[in-house]
Amino acid sequence: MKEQLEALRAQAMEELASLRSPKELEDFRVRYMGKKGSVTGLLRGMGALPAEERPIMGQMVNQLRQELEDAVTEKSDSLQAQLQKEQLAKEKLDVTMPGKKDAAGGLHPLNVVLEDIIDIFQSMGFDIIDGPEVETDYYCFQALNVPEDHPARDMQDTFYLTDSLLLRTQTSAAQARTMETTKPPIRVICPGRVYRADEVDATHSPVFHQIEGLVVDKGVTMCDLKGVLEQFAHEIYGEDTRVRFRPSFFPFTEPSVEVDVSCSACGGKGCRVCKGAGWIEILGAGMVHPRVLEMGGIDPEVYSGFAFGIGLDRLTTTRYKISDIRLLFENDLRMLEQFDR
Ligand code: 2NL
Repeated sequence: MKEQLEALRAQAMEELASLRSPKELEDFRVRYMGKKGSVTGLLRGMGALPAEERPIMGQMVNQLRQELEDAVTEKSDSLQAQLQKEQLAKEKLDVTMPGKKDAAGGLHPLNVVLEDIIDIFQSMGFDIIDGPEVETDYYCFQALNVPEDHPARDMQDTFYLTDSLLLRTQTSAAQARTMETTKPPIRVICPGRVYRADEVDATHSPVFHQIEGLVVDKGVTMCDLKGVLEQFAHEIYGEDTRVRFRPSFFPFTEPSVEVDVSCSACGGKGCRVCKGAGWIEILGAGMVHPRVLEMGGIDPEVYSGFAFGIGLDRLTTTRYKISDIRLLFENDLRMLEQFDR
């Protein structure tokens, strides 16, 4: 029986060493020390021993039982410690690690300036409209009083798609449509892409951007034109900027003007930016030609209006001192990221 006990101890210790989880350990405890366990079995078997051997054997079994209990407690502690270590390793969080950068995009500089311009005109009561970039010869030229022999209508200057379809050369095409469908008062601006068959260089691109405006109502005068455009120039360039109106010519307006602002780089003294002039041209405008109103279905005896065209690309390159218009179209992130907002 003593050998049996030694064999049991050896087996138990070996098994105990290989246990990997609290569940396995609990199974082990029941198997050896439970009511029907092996150690308990040994105690029961003692009835068969001679009376004088019982106390000594009883002591040995109890000692084994105590040893196993201690070993189980120790194993339980070490299993718990091991589990906690694994858990902590899994949940480890390095709070000193740099966070993930938010890769948010920014506005293209053209859109930064466009949004400023839209804000200004919206606050003066203008609606924003748009129209097709593929236009008919009628809306792009005829409805705007551009004569058959005007250079803009030449194949050299305009991208024709068919005899009568073309890429619009100005956004006024959309405004000509508005006149047909809207009873005055009309107060709209029309921003968008326009196309001309120009050679590409630092100041020319075959696709560029315009914001045109149109106001038609009873009693609209040159005074309204000057007030609105002066207000626009002051909001874009600052209150101290001087604004001047020079006579000019466009087929769709009569009289026509070009608007200059005092050079923001030199304050009007003359510098490289304004090529010594002290003034920078920012837009063309005029009183809508009576024939243009008429073709839009508006009676020029009752209504009058003014219109203007702003070149967005030049406004953007001068504001940000961008030396070459092509930089606006190459979408080089090193350039664009400088205008994020
Ligand atoms: C320029 C000149 C201009 C207009 C555009 C216009 C539109 C209608 C009727 C009459 Cl529907 N005129 N637009 C008028 C004058 C000048 O643009 O140099 N733009 C960059």
